[in-house]
Amino acid sequence: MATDTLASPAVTGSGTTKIYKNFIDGEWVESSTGETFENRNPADTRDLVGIFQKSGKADVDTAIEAAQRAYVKWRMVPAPKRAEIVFRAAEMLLERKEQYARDMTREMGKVIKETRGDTQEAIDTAYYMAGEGRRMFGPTTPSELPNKFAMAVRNPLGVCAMITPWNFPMAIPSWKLLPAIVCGNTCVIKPAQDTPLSTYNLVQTLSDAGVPHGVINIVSGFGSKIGAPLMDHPLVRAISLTGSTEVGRIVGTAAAKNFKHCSLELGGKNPMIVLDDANLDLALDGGLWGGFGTTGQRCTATSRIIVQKGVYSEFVDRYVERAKKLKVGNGLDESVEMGPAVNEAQMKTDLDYVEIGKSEGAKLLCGGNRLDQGDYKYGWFLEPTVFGDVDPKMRIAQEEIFGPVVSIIPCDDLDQAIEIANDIDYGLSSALYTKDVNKAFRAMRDLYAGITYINAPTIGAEVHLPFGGVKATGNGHREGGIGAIDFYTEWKSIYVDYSDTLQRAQIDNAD
Ligand code: UN1
Repeated sequence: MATDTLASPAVTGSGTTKIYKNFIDGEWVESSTGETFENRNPADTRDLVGIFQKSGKADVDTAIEAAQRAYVKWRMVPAPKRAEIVFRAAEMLLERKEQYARDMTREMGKVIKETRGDTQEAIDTAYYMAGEGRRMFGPTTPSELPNKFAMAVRNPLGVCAMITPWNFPMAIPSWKLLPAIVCGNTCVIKPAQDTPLSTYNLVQTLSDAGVPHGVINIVSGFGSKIGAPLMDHPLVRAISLTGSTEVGRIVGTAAAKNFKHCSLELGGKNPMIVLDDANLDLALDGGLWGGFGTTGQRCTATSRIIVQKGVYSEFVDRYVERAKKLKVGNGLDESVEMGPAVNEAQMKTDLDYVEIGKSEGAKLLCGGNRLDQGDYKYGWFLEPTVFGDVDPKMRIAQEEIFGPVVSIIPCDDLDQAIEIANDIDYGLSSALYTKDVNKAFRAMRDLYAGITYINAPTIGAEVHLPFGGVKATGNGHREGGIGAIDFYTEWKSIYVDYSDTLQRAQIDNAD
């Protein structure tokens, strides 16, 4: 297949493979290494989505320097004006939504309904953050001294580095880029190597909407080569990562050494509790959507279902019957319910966990195999997999798999269910199905996680509430809504003394 070097990812030549360059200082530029990598469709690996730059340290340095130059001007643009550009981008994303969703399904594999949802999540974030441009509230407060004024304002940080995952390839970059720029920062983003195109689409739109040169820069490539240069550069003041707990530990340590702000969104092993009094039809719908939506590849995926004994066997039978019937295939087909694993390595991890579950003595109730016949043979497809009678201490019930593998765990009552739910390293999302309002409120208080749903599965957070988790899921920051504004600004307290005398706080007003 012929290849073509392009000035911009928007340009296409028929019969050619598109080559996407880095985006630095408003220009599309080749990487200093001269190396590239392929982005292939996980549903059909014969389909080459594009070729991207395999960047090195020099590219990272150039991008950070461009971002620093842009920062000097961008921080002086009034926040409402910065936000208007983001509002324009939201309108443009709406127009481009279908195309971007199709691109995303091609590079990532999740079904088209979900990639429309992912794109919509970026649009929602853009509208919300556009509004923040006219808020960015801080306190004004009385001074303890007469004729003195006190307030705190939010200031930007400077250059922010972002490392984003492949499972929400437009939504998650939007959670980071949009609040960052509305707050007056500039950015260098490294998109996941499996799904860079969706980040390009987002940044192309922001650029078309008027984001100035250098405010957002993309450097594509592999974490092993460009992760450290990005984190360690002295001009980078904040690092935001969504990824694995393992990578989070490395990034958090690197950031701590140089006192950089650092936001980590890491793993999850999210429990959904189903009590005897639950609406079982609803719980089944929720458990299937939460467990197998996005092929189980969400940090918020419902990977543990804890079911009270009175409804256990009915729930398990009906859940397995429906899991077996889920239509697996190429996500561009509107009738498909579950796409492939994102890549071969993820598929192998999923299959390894099936073996681990079997060897631990869990009951494999359905699935567990790769699908590789007929149309499946060019992709990384798996059967929806359900284990029953899982002991909460088994590895399949403790470790994040990130695939279509659900563990069902029996329990006696709500107290035991909460104990099982909380007895885990992670704490992102959680859910309870019940009709008893007292039990619902106890769970809302006692489930130790960043998110709790009542009568809904563990997935589906909305962009204007804090998103993040406890324990090994993160380091205390939140994305979404006001949490993002908190992360991308730092406070400056300002005192204006208009008394024309020296007034000493804590001393002159002491008696
Ligand atoms: C993730 O899996 O990393 O709440 C993000 C949800 C989505 C975001 C998931 N809105 O499931």
